[in-house]
Amino acid sequence: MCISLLRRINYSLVSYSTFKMVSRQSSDINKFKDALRAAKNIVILSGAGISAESGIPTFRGAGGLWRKYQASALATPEAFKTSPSLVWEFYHYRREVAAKAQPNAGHIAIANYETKYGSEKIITVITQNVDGLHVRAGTKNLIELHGNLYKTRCTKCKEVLVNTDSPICPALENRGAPDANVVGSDILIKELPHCKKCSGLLRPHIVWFGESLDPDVLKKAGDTMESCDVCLVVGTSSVVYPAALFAPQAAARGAVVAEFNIEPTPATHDFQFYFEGPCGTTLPTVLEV
Ligand code: BV8
Ligand code: ZN
Repeated sequence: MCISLLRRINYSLVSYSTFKMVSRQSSDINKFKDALRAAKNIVILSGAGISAESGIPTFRGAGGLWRKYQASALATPEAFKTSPSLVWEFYHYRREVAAKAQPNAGHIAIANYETKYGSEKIITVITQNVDGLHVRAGTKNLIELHGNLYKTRCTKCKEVLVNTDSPICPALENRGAPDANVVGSDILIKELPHCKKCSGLLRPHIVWFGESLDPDVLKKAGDTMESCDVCLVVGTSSVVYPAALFAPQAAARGAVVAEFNIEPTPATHDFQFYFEGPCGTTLPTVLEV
């Protein structure tokens, strides 16, 4: 593993908030558009930042807290084991927020670009997000690395189903308020969503911290990254693995990588291009069709 990737992994183990990136000028947009025009295989790798302008809090931004918890403290198998009700209230809240959100100009620019050029180029979106906004914007060729808020998995028989019920069960009606004064959850486990087939407790079909990604999804994403000649890295802090390795590895093998973010990240200096600004503005400019 090359030094810069090791440096990044080392960075990731240091808390994100203590990391201050040096600044970097935005790149020459016409030069990048030339590279995009010449590309045959393009990947857009997205993170929570692409949904920020749709009103969905990012993990590490100001909105990354729910009640007194960091989102990443609830997105773990341990949290679910300790209090499935609290974790279900958290995910119920996020299902409701995402359902009310609309895809923004960034999501739409990517979907329109795929519609216009998808017959002459391979265009793939690999998202870390679980909010479903890329699909709602019209993206077809999508890999959801970490699952989806609107899929459940039975903890007993492992059946995975799409579920868009709002609320997913009566006990969660009007629950999940992000109010920091609310402590714990008094919802009884028997009132949480259960499998219709085997009556096992359902969980969100989402990859939690400390859980491995689905091997088939990981392989498909890895193969896609291996074969792309241009990669756009959009709205991600590049601190969560293995997704954080994808773009630096592509850049290390000579792919053209462009980062779209409101501020530099630990990976910025690995990339040929950097476009600073909200991606709801920068993406349409670069992908204008
Ligand atoms: C695994 C679903 C095997 C949950 C998520 C190697 C080294 C160190 C640690 C590890 C390692 N390998 C594994 C680990 C452990 C861990 C990890 O990486 N920890 C980090 C914190 C150090 N990884 C795992 O556990 C993964 N599993 O590797 O299995 C294994 C297991 C254990 C130990 C070893 C190996 C599983 C990780 C998946 C976790 N699930 N999501 C849910 O959503 O509820 S991750 C979640 O956070 C997101 O999905 C995303 O992937 C990740 C990071 O979030 P971002 O999307 O980047 O969002 P963030 O808020 O951080 O940043 C937003 C960015 O947008 C910012 O840069 C901001 O500036 C920018 N922005 C904001 N607004 C805008 C904008 N940009 C443009 N426009 C705007 N308007
Ligand atoms: Zn079941």
